[in-house]
Amino acid sequence: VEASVPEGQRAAWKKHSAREFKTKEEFENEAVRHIETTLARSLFNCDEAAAYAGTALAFRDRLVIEWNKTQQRQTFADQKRVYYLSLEFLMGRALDNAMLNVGLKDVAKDGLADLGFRMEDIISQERDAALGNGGLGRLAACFLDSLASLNYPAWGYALRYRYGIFKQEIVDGYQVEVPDYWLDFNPWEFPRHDVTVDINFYGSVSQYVDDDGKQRSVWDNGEIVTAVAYDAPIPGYGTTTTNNLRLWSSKASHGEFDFTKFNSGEYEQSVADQQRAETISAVLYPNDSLERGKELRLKQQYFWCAASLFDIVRRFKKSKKPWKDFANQVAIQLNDTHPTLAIPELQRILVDLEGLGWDEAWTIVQATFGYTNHTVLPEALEKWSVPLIQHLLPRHLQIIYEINSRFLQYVEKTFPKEKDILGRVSIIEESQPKMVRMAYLAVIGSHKVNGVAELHSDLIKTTIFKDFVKIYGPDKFTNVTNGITPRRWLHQANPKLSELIASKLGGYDYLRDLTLLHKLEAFVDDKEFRKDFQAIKYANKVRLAQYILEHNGVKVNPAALFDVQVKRIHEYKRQQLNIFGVIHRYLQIKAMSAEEKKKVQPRVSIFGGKAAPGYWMAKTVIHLVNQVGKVINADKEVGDLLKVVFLEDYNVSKAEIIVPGSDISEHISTAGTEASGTSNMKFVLNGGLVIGTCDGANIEITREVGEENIFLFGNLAEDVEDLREAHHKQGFELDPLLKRVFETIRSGTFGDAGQFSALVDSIVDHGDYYLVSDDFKSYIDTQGLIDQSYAKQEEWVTKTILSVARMGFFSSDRCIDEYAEMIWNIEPLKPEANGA
Ligand code: AZC
Repeated sequence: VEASVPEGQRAAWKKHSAREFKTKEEFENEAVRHIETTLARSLFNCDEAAAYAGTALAFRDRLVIEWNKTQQRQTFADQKRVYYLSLEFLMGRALDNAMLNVGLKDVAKDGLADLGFRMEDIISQERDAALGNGGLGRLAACFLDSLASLNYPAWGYALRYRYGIFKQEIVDGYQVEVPDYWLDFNPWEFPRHDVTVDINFYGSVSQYVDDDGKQRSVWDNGEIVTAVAYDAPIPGYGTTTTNNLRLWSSKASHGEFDFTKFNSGEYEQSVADQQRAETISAVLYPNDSLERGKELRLKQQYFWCAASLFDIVRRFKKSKKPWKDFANQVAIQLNDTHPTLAIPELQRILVDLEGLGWDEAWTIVQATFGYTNHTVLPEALEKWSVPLIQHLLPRHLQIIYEINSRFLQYVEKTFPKEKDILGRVSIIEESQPKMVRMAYLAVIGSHKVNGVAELHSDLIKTTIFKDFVKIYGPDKFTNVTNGITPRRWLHQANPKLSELIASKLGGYDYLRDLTLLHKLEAFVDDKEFRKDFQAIKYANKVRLAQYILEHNGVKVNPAALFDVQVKRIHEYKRQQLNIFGVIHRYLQIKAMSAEEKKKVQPRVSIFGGKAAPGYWMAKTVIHLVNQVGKVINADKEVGDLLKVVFLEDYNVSKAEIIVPGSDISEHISTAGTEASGTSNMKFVLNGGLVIGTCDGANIEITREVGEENIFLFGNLAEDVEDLREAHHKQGFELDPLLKRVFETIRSGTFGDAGQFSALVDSIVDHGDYYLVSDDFKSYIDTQGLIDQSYAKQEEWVTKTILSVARMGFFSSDRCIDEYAEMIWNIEPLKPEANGA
């Protein structure tokens, strides 16, 4: 039933329809009203947190108005929408972004000043929405920003975790995890208690014959958990389009608690059931690139996929279109394999609930889904045990088997002579227990599969999906090189640089078309521009130095070279290579005469990043960095020549301070292991250079900025396998400089050496899988080149300016246009299109 205000009464509504503040006074009016009435605070009881809340609520009102209009417009326009299914959205803070997109940050700044507050202090009151681990989750957040900014009708779907990624504390040099309860005050979400979906688990499958005489399956007698929608507005930049991010929260299907149980004295059981249901959306799994096969994780995946699909199908059915139109109205992108269950779930809806024939349904399914792969690391490829799926999702297991059997029949027919191929490509791995290979199911159930940088997209075609390229042909596989939103990662993180660029380019158009940055090249010799550019970098380093002093108690010289590696801690990303290099540098300085020391380029080595709680090797790296820092920072003989700091609790809002303050950043994964990387793009866009391996997007950054403007080193991806094999067969000679580093660690210079033995042994005794020793010399030499290059400041500034000017390709707007064109086949819907 449509509940609309009658035609004759609409004038009254319109007269009172929400007003949008435009001026400083109007903003103050809104903010004060919210502080006094929504928050019930007074003039005498308004701290920065309350001022933040008032500001956020004032801007939220603005967003909601546009959000409603956008949703209405998209519903009327009735064109194809894209749904981005991602278990992670690493959004960071929302207020600054909202102010930028509404276009009234200056108004708010003046208004807050009138009330006695500073904008920076207010912005920093907000907690990060940290519903993700790392690159995959942040990419999803950048994509939402671009989708809205480019006016694509798009929704994100995820889980409303009560706890996001843990907060990291460093205690005595060790990582300690603290829960991140982030929902205390979250003005950006809207509970939709009327939008719920009941989700089934466990139970059994039975058959019946329907009215048309068709065999049908029903899945029932299970446990039901209710999904409740929470919506967050996603505003675009330079447009009023405001898309929706829908997060599902779990609760017991019978509401608060079960009164029948309560009345029959089973109060505790009733509360326990409720808690069990709520556990599903309680916490984000904190593993980055590692799959652990926990039942609760599988429950999360199904809960979220089923709720989202129900919602999508419900919306489609309202249009009364025939099923064959489904894939013309709906594109669903699977962000990695986490949402792969959406494939058998849609097949189940179409066949079991809607009564379509298998083939008809399967055609729709394949046309609907696209799948993005983010890693080739074997330990990250998801597999779920057949008995577990059988127990939790019995009907889905049947469907997966049916999909597999039809697929294998096709393969057998097409490649009758190839005996082994069936076992290799089967969705079911014949292990003990049998396992469902989710990536294969995702490939088979999608019409397009993409990697996230050129090298990575080539690698998936020759390694994990090689057989599938043969089966489906190469056109099913494509590349969309990752990107970042310049709104957050340039304008918001580095407002002064953004302003300087705008002054040269004649405005901020480049924030909507980042390729316009190329015009900056014309100013590379402009003395004043260079001076301003350099001064901005210096100011950002001063800001970072202050942050370091406040949080680490270490005083660093802003004139030193700031060398940054911030990202999840992982052996393949090789923070160990970095810290071993730091130790090497320390030993060199210690051996120098006073005269020699004068020639040393002072450096600050900055580390940051979380380790998965169960990942001991990564935690050992954190501990080593902290111990090394403790020793070096206290060494009077070294002084300002070298400082080492580990920044606690790296997250999106901290990245916004760290990234603009770097001179050189490290992206030094073993070649072939980092699918893309996205922080590499952020650093270069902010006037920092990169030291990196020929891996992921580093290669394309090199292509764009020119190889004279990046510091590449190390073995190539094509040689990695051979090197590993050689290590295995012949053993290998440890690099002599690295050997000296290990001797220093073993001698106890950085505390009890036993604490670091696993790390050292993995290289010395266990084959050095990540090729730290093979790349060490080349790494050290390249760091030497960086010192020399940095000493020639004028040349360095030229490199950084040219690099910024050439980063246009790496906007996530470009990515989204590529997805829209190659994979989703969707068109933008501009606000003015139908007058709404
Ligand atoms: C990451 C990749 O490791 C990183 O290279 C890439 O830039 C990013 O995705 C975005 O595509 N992958 C993950 O964070 N997680 C998994 C499971 O791959």
